[in-house]
This record gives sequence, structure tokens and C-alpha cells, in this order.
Amino acid sequence: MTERCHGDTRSPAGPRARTAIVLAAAALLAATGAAFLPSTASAGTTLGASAAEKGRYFGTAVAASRLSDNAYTTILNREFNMVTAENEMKMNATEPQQGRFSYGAAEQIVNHARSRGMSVRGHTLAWHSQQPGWMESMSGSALRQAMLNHVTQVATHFRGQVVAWDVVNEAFADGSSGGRRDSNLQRTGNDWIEAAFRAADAADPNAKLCYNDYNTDNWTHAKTQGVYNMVRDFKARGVPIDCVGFQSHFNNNSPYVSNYRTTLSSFAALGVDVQITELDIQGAPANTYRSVVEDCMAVPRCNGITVWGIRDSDSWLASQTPLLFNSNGSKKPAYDAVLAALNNGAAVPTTAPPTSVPPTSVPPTSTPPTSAPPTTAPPTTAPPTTPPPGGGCTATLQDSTRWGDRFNSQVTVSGASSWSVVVAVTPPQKVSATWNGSPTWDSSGNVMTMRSNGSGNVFGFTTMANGNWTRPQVLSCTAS
Ligand code: 9MR
Repeated sequence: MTERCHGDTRSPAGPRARTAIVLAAAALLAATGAAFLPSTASAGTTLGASAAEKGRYFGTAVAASRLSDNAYTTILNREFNMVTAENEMKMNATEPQQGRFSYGAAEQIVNHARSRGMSVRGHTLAWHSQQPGWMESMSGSALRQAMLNHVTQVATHFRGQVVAWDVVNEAFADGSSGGRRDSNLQRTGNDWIEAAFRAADAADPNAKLCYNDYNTDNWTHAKTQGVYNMVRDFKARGVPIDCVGFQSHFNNNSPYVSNYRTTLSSFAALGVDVQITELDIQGAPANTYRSVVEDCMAVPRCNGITVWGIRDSDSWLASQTPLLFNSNGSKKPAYDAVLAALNNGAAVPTTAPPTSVPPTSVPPTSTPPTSAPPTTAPPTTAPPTTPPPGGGCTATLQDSTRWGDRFNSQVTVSGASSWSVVVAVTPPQKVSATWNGSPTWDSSGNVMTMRSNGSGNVFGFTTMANGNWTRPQVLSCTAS
């Protein structure tokens, strides 16, 4: 395996040394009694903003066919900072005929998201379901080769645009066996999963590579333990895995259980990020949604939550009304519970900027919020900066939370309620998330114009440092 770039976990010292650093930092924290640094940002008013202020993301599944629905995109653009294609990146969508790839619908979603500062989770490179017909009828080494080629081609195509991939989806059996699900892919040999991860790693060394499954939420279930043992084995043998996705489709047959937090933290302790990837809950009880979010916020490596659709009418289980928005687009009680839990939750641990960053040959791009080893470094204390007067308003930039690979900034506008503020970051920095404004970028991607969108006079954004910790500059503020 080649040394992967795992965002802030990247280290020339190698994985074992990295673990030692993390443990040493944790021991230091324990010894000093220091808690994680509190978020310095104010409580957010949207799911994405509130999550970003805590160093995490809040995403949703998106269907390309709904992007022409204004009510849908209004909520999408306002609330979320991560997007998963609900069906458009699956094997049958991206390789409908062998060797002929089709990315149109997937690209619609990627472009919609990225042009608005949202990141993209890729779903999914290899799965027993939703295979194209030609693949369903294959077996043996021909199938293995076709699967690996698919992984390579698709991950290469979206290199730099997809921050995390569900490399393999749903490969474990339900029930008490704790073993693999039978499928044409499984019959190519038990090592098919790690082969897929290695192919994805080679194709996109910067994307986070996840294993994703359902009914893996209850810590006592055999399936959960089966996946856990595989991830432990992968980490022990250096198979390039970065994260585990918990679909978390909760319903009366597969209910939320209070040991969910144990599940998340146990996997995280293996040295992977954990993400809630397809959350929906039958009937959308506010208390259960709150518990799920609180569980994630309690686990520093739980770096994001994705709900599987926006409005109840968008859900694959519409009759269960399992989502955060009514079919008419209004917020449900579960929405308020989720927002409150995000705002009350702990920020992921912060860390001081690295003194040296290994060079990278990959073009800089947005990456998802990641957990970093905790340290006691204080937040930056540089005074706020204000641009030259003019334009009918004033915009003041303040430093906010800082992580090992990225930092948040907050801009306060005074003198106008409707405004546009131009902010520049220094290459190779990239803005990876924004909140409380509508951003557009110039062609370089380094100059962002943020317009007021009715969310008040304070907006924020996350900058991926990519080795450069220069503070972003406010170039102008114009009343409109
Ligand atoms: O929501 C998806 C639905 O539109 C598709 O018809 C279905 C086909 O299998 O897949 C749904 O999404 C699934 C996801 O890709 C994997 N985990 C289970 C999801 C719900 O079935």
C-alpha cells in the first residue's frame, strides 16, 4: 500500500507513529483535565451551518430529477453542506454498458453542490445491488476485473470532486451469522472488498474511503460485530480504509437503541472516522432524532450526518414520513431537535496548524470536516480585520475554530441589511463550506462573493488550509 493522504491524519511518520501521537495527545488532555476547546462560533440557524461550526457536516441524499423543483432546491441550498447522490453514482447509472461510462446525472448533482460550496459523498462504487445487467450475469475473474475497473474508472473520474466514497456497500449478511452476504461479488473471493479499497485508493488517494452498511447500529448485533472485525483486520493489515458509514434507517423492526453511541465510539477507536450516512426514522420522532445527533456529537470522530432525503415526499419510505421536512417543505419538530442538538454539541477537537505539510501532487479541493488529534492549542487570537471603508457597509472578519487541516472564519456586516462581501483566500487554500449567505466564486476559485440571503448579518466559511494558514482577506463590502 502506498502512504495515503488522509487529510489531517496525513503524516510522513506513518500510521503507527500517528497512533502514538494521537494517544500521547489524548494522555496530555487527560492529565491536564482540559476538555475539547469550545466552539467560538455562535449557534447556527441551519443544519449545515450548525454542523460546520462544530467541525462536522450535515448532508442529504439528492435526486438529480428533483433539482428543477424550486421548493426542493431552496431547502437544499439553505440547509445542507454535504450531498450524496441517491442513485446517480451507482454502478447501473455510471456504467450502463460495459466499458461505457455515463456521468450526466451524477455530474448535475456534483456541479449543483460544489458551485454552492457543498461537498459530495460518493455512493457507491461496489454493491451487490443496482448492478447493470451485464454485470449481474458475470462471475469469477471476469467479474472481479470488471468490478475493479469500475472502481478505478469512476473514482478517477470524480477525483478531487468527491470527498468520501462508499467504496463498498452492504456486503454483510443480516441475521446471526456475522458473515458476508452471498453475492456474485462475494463469490469472486473473500478479498473482493479489500481489492476494491486498494483500487479506490490508487485512483483517488485524497478521498476518504468508507465501508457503508445498514443494521449495523446495534452494538450487540452479529452483523455489527462482523463489520467491526473486518475494519479491525483492515486497519491491522494496512488496507486503506478511512471511515465507516452507518446508514441508520430506523423503523419499528430496526429501532434506534441506546448502545448506538457505543457502536460509533467503538468503531472510531479503531482509527476510522464514522459517519451517519442515510438517516431516516419512521414517524420522525423528535426525541429519537435528538438522540442520534447527540450520539454523533459525543464521538469526536463522528464527523458528519446525512439524512436520506429532504422532504417526506422525497423519501424512499414516504409513507413512513421519516424525514425532517414535511412534504410541503415546512420544518418538523424533529428538525428543531436536530438543530438544537447540533448547536449544543461539542466541536470536534482542534489542533494547532502543522509546522510542515508534506507536498501533494493532487490539485487542492474541498475535503470533508475530519476529526483531528486533540491538542491543547488555543484558538487563534489575531484581531479582527476590517476592509477599507466604502460601498455602504463594513465587513469585519474574525478567526473562529481551527483544526489540523482547516479553519473557520466569521464575517460580521454592519451598515446594511442587504449586502455582498468579497473575500479572498490564498492559494492553495480552498473554501470547503459556507453558511448564512449565498456564495459565488471567480474562475480561480480563490475569490468568493458572499451575498446576504436573509440569514442575518453574520456569515461564516471553512477554509481548507492545504498547508497555508494565511488569514482570508475581506476585499470589499457593498450594500445592495
Ligand atoms: O433511496 C434509494 C431508492 O431511490 C432506490 O430505489 C433504492 C434502490 O436500491 O436505493 C435507495 O437507496 C438505498 C441506498 O442506495 C443504500 N442503502 C439503502 C437505501 C434505501 O433503500
